[in-house]
Amino acid sequence: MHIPTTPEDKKAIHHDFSSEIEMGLLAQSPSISPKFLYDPLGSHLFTAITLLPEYYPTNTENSIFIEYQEQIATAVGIGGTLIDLGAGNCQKAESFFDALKPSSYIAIDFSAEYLEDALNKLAGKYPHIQMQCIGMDFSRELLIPNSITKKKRTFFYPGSSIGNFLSSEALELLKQIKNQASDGGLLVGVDLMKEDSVLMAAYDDPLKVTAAFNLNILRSVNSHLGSDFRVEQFRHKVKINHIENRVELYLEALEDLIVSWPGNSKVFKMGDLIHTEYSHKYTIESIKQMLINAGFQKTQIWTDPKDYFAVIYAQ
Ligand code: AVJ
Repeated sequence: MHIPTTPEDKKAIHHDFSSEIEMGLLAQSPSISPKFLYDPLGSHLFTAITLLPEYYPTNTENSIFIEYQEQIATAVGIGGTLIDLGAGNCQKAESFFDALKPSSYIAIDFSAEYLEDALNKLAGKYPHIQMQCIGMDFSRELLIPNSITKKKRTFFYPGSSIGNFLSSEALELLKQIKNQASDGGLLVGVDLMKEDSVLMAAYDDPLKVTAAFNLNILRSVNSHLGSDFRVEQFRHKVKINHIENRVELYLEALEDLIVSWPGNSKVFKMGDLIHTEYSHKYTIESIKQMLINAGFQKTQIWTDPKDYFAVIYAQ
């Protein structure tokens, strides 16, 4: 039960992305949208990151989900439609199937290829749950098809993926979720601000898995844009911005170089940076306020003993 993409759709998407990437590269401060991190290899590398002991968000969120599974299930209610935003390998949603007993599961991800494989495996395991996958870039606009019932929709947005967005963008997405959740709600995982050493270890890990994940965006860009980025000419760089409360990922040019693609090119000097990702860190108060600003009236919050991470159900 997949929403088919025609060759025309694919071409349109492809074209759209190359102009978006080109604009980012040619800007005063060059950047590449983090969504291009999640090509098939990038999605696997991200899964590898979540297995690193230094990458606390996944472990901590899991421990909260396990510890408070019953309370969370009581808050959310059973038998509705679970809408997974950025489903990836669908593992987190699957761990809720027993407790939430959804009648249908809608998996949404930018990386539709990776998602389809994951969902096909899952559909075999849970034949009583209706499943559908949608390849969608909801960083632009979240539009749940009308064919999906409006009753008891639970949006599931774990992993602090919301941290990728600037607060204005995050607020916009939360408003769209609130509008489309009707009588349902949002179960969201949010990373909390903490000491630099913990953040640095998580985003610049000694096995260099995060470095590989970040550098792989250049190959992803090469395939979208037809550019000739060479991975070995860049290195992974992490900064912590205490004013904006976020971890910032960059690629730094290791030498003077020129990157070309059909119709244009860009010169990089040694030390020049390409911004690739923000990972915003919230406080309980700041995320609560944002949810209220988005129109949610009620929040229930669960955290771990170190207050590293928060799981919130908002209605
Ligand atoms: C998927 C956006 C939540 O910000 O922690 C992990 C992505 N980047 N390591 C994060 C990421 C580098 C991750 N999110």
